[in-house]
Parts: sequence; structure tokens; C-alpha cells
Amino acid sequence: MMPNYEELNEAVIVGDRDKVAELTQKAIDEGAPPREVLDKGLVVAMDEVGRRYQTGEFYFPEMLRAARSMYSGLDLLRPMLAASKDEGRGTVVLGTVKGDLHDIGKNILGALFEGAGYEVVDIGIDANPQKFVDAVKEHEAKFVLMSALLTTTMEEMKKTILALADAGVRESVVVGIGGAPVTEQFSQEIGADFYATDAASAVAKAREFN
Ligand code: B1M
Repeated sequence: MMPNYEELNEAVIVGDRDKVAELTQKAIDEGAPPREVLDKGLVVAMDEVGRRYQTGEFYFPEMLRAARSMYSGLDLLRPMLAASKDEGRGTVVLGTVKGDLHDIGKNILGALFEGAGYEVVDIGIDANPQKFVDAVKEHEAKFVLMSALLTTTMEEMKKTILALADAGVRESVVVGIGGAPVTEQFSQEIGADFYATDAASAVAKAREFN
């Protein structure tokens, strides 16, 4: 039987951390696949939170409370998402670009890449172009993955690609980008190697390169 995702959605939307943890654990215990719990239980709810923020039904504190409650579910799922290790696909440098503090999508990406056998170096949020360059050099990365959730921070992706070129490492890495406002067209305009709408398709696209 499918877990009651509507109840979990509601708990995320109202920001009830304990309830989110309890219902996520319940879904896991009932044998629901972790990716299903993530997508149907948590991600769908954050989309609804975004919609309410956009229409003025929610303000910043409600959005923040919902994000925090989502983490109490995500923290339970993350080890399971990262569990099925293949080995040795190379190192991924992952970060949310400068000026941008959204990290939920980035962290999901990190968990799925780890699970797919990549070594993930997460340089965090608000990461400026030089931070990406330094991490690529230090870890001899094969991939650079950038996340941006704001239209105002998308341009940082282009700056980062230019910084990689200036540092002489652009040709040695595959650059993937994503996040709600990012599009395939934007990806082509700034010279990224691939764009993905969600974390699972980002892994699939990265695999085409190795
Ligand atoms: Co903000 N926020 N937020 N926010 N926030 C959005 C993004 C917004 C769309 C809400 C809205 O208006 N509907 C809007 C942006 C508008 C725009 O620019 N177009 C917005 C705004 C305006 C803001 C502030 C400016 C609000 C303010 O201060 N007045 C502010 C900015 C702060 C900053 O970054 N400098 C702000 C702050 C916040 C919180 C701190 C409260 C919180 C973030 C908490 C956190 O991350 N720790 C927050 C939240 C939670 C959201 C929404 C509601 C949810 C984002 C999220 O976590 N989604 C969001 C509305 C929305 O997106 N529906 C919104 C769930 C997550 C799993 O999805 O991150 O999209 P996502 O990641 C997906 C894919 O996009 C993809 O895979 C992921 C998983 O499948 N993906 C990639 C992501 N990165 C990828 C990289 C890849 C590939 C795929 O590389 C290959």
C-alpha cells in the first residue's frame, strides 16, 4: 500500500519538523522506495510552498520553516539515497552559486551522485567562481555541477564557466547546471555541457560523459 503522502506534504507545508520525521520514517518502514518518498512526500510539498510564497499566501518565515522541516525528512533519506555505491566514476565539484543560499536541491544532487559512485566535493552555498576553480584544481575533478534557484544568480554560472576557462581547466571538466529558473537554452548560451531538470536526470546525463 502506498504511504499517505498527502499527510507528509501537509506536514512539510506547515513546517512541522517532528511530524515530517515521523511520517518519513513511517514510509521507509512500510517499504516505500526512498526516491518515491523524496519526490512524492517532500519535493511536491516544497513546490506548493513556492506557489504559496509567489501568491502572497506565505511569507519568508513560513518558507524557511517549511525548508527546515523538509530537512528532517531529507536527513533520514539521504544515507539511503547514497547507499547503492558503484565505484570510481570520478570526482564531482558541487555548489550553489554566489549570492544564492538555496541548498535543498544541491544536497539531493549530492546524495544521488554519491549513490551513483561519484566522489562528491560539496563546496556549499554562495560559492564564488574562484571557489569552484580552486576545488577543481585541488581535487582534479571531472565534473562541475552548479545549482541556482534565483534568476538574479543564474549569471554566476556563466562567470564560473569563464573563470574555469581563465584558469585553464575548462576543457578538463564537464559542466552541468540546473535549478528552477535554469533552462536548456540558457545552458547552451553560457556554454555548459549539460542541463538537467532534476537530480536523477543529472546523474543520467553525467553518465553519458563517462
Ligand atoms: Co527561496 N525562492 N528565496 N527560499 N525558495 C524560490 C527559489 C522562489 C522561486 C519562490 C517563489 O517566488 N515562488 C523565488 C525565486 C524567484 C526567482 O528568482 N525566479 C525565491 C526567492 C525570491 C527567495 C528570496 C529572494 C526571498 C527573500 O528574501 N525575499 C530568498 C533568497 C535568498 C538567497 O538565496 N540569497 C529566498 C530564501 C529562501 C529560504 C532560505 C527561505 C528557503 C531556502 C532554504 C534552503 O535551501 N536551505 C527558500 C525556499 C525553500 C524556496 C522554495 C520554496 C523551494 C526551493 C526548494 O528547496 N525546492 C522555492 C520555490 C520553488 O522552487 N518551487 C524558492 C525543492 C528542491 C528539491 O528543488 O532546489 O529546484 P530545487 O532542486 C531540484 C531541481 O531544480 C534540480 O534538482 C533538484 C532536485 O531534483 N536541480 C539541479 C537543482 N540544482 C541543480 C543542478 C544541476 C542539475 C539539477 O546541475 C547539473
